[in-house]
Amino acid sequence: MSFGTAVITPRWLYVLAAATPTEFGDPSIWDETLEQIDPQQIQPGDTVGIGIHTGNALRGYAVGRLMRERGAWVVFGGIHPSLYPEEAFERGGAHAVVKGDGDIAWGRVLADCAAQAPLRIYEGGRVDANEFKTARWDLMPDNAYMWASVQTVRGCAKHCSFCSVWRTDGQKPRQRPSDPVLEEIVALRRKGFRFIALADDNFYPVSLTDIALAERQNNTARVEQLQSIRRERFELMERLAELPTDMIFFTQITMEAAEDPKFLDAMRKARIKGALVGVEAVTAEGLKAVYKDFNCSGDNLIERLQTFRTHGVHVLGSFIFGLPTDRPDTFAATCGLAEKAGVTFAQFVMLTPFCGTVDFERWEKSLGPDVVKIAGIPITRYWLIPPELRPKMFMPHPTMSSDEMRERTQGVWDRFYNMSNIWKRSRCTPNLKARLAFIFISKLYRQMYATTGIATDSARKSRANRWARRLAKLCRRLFQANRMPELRMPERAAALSRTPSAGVEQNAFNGQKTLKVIG
Ligand code: B12
Ligand code: SF4
Repeated sequence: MSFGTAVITPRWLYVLAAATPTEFGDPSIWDETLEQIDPQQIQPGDTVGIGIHTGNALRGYAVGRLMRERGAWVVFGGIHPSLYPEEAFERGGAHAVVKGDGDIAWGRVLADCAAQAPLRIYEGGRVDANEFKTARWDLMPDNAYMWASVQTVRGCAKHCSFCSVWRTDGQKPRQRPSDPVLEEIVALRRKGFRFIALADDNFYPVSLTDIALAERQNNTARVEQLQSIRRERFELMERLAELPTDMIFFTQITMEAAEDPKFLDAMRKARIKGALVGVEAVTAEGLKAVYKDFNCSGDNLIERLQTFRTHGVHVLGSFIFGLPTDRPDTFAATCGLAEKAGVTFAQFVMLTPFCGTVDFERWEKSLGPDVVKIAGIPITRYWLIPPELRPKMFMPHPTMSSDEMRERTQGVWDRFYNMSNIWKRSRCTPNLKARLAFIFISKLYRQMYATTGIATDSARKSRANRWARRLAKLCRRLFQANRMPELRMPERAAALSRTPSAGVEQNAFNGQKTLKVIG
């Protein structure tokens, strides 16, 4: 669906543009959230790169077939083709698939297509952080996005059962040096972006507990490695703090960061004002079920979430419903906890077996060889089932029906985002204008989620879409800022010459024609 306006820039498009060798010229970029691709724009001999995740794979394949009919070289990449490359050939008209990162492989793909000899599979691998490409924000259309996205670290050391990140991006954090990160942010602020999402898997890649463990093991090399990652985090945050004071950042982080007040204070100074925290479940059994026992439950959980708040970092709590340990009273208890813990925003998602995850493998195995089919497609390939026939839930629950769980989840969304609750939460804003903006954003957030499978009927869904479209246009204006073409990079030396890093040390113990990319 195209909205004409999107919330966050799809980063990979601008990274791939940067990975395009200059001899091929600037690529044309389409983001189908803004506008559907016009096939007439594609000429025989063009190379078309299509990036998909599981949720939009079906549309991606349709676009691929169209492009192939137009005589283009069709190349797929992104998380889904990395996991299921054969599908892109069978259904998407692919000539080639890039598995893993595109930063280096893309240049090779283009050269091979120009020579009329693309390989079938390119192993993009996990590119070292020093080789991440600096996104080409100069190619971004004006007035299209509310927030820009810049990645500072990729990969996550944890191993949650519902998440594919640690398996695809790896468990070793690949942390970018601060210079290229700052370069991108400055380029974006010059263009009038003051809200930036740090598109990181986990902004707190090294916990104090990790360091303490390495120390206990007398593993000096490991301690030094972890300290160095940590020092670099602080250095980045110090430099972010030097940027214009109207800038606001948002990231994703584990709740472990609440153990580390210095880190949270540095986040506040850097104006990282909000973070998505994967709370997932509010009970110890629920956390165990998803291999996330490093999270807290009960009162400890409330305390951890409140610690973010008291250090000036707002929490977007992410909760999962449908865990085998959930019971009818889990829904109200979760909502109550979210309210008590003072999270500023919350999302309540249904447990979905995303491919590449432990949950998916377990689910697929549990169904055995005689898997139920819908429209001839096994349910274990649910993303290929036409959306109107696709079940909303896949993993049966031991005690509740899918309808019951969806209804109860809907009820939690309705309760958390009712006007009186939003009004109460909006007290965190400094003035009436900001308060109204907060209400607006809360409603937008809730409506956008209503389009991602929670809405039960199509009338409700299309109403929600119309609302989201209108609100999105208004919201974009709220996020825009004046351009700052003269803005300079915050100095590295200046940031390093001050002493917070010392504090950190202490704390540490403790021929081709045109090229198109479509998303
Ligand atoms: C930031 C982020 C978000 C942000 C911003 C999204 C945006 N507009 O950019 C928000 C919070 C909005 C979000 C939302 C969602 N997200 Co998200 N998100 C991420 C995250 C952390 C980083 C994405 C990113 O910007 N990476 C930086 C870019 C440069 O990397 P990249 O996209 O992987 O691209 C590289 C390669 O994949 C490759 N590549 C990609 N495309 C192509 C195309 C070609 C042709 C080639 C050659 C190469 C190539 O080259 C690129 C450069 O190396 C990823 C996790 C991750 N590590 O990928 C999850 C992730 C992509 N999200 C995920 C999910 C599930 C979602 C949601 C469905 C969550 C939900 N329940 O609502 C929604 C869907 C939103 C939507 N409609 O797209 C899953 C996808 C799983 C899957 N199998 O599809 C991931 C992998 C996280 C996870 N837990 O497993 N997300
Ligand atoms: S859910 Fe978060 S903490 Fe768990 S593996 Fe994925 S990125 Fe890491």
